Amino acid sequence: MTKDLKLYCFAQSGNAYKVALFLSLTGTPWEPIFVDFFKGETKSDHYRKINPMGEVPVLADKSNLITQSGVILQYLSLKTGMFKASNKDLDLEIQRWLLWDNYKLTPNLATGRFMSIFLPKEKRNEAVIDFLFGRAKTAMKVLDSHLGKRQFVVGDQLTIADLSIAGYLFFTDEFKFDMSPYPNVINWKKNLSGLKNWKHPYDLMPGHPL
Ligand SMILES: N[C@@H](CCC(=O)N[C@@H](CS)C(=O)NCC(=O)O)C(=O)O
Repeated sequence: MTKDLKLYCFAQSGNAYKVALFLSLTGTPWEPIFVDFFKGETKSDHYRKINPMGEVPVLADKSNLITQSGVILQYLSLKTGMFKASNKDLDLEIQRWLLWDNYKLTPNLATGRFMSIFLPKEKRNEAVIDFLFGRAKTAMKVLDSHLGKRQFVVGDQLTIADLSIAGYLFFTDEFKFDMSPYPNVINWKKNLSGLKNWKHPYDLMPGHPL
């Protein structure tokens, strides 16, 4: 049976994982559509018709195509009523953390990871990698301090802010990002991974070589 919700994604994409995790945790029926990022599919003419920004994830809700993980998460939380804020102030707080994640955490972790494990060795630039991980470490300190006083990023229950911020943190073992200075983040991650229907990105989305 085909499902109304389809997610353009690939296993190594933390941005797509943010959305796939929402769908899994909420038990929402969905189908992955594999995008071959490593063969350049996001740059192809056919994919630019799906997303002119040339990025994964894209959520297709029937013929409606939604892009940007933060927007997709908000769309899904409105559609399902799950993992959303319980009042307007908390909604603004969610927006605040989504914007923070999309500028301070995810781009630095994701690009640092890409440069350090996916780029061919001869193209890697150690100074740039150090710069990106340096910025990610500063962001991680902010997150760790925030989570020292609370169980979830916003309010007292799981919201899409947690899912967005967690996107790349389940890959940290593979790119050797030392998590030990962030014990509150480790604890929060452990709680997330204990949730019913939690799955690792490689078990949720297609395309991982292993
Ligand atoms: N801000 C975007 C970032 C999306 C993004 O960077 N996606 C990567 C994969 S994780 C991508 O598709 N990159 C394609 C490219 O740069 O050519 C979001 O949150 O959806």
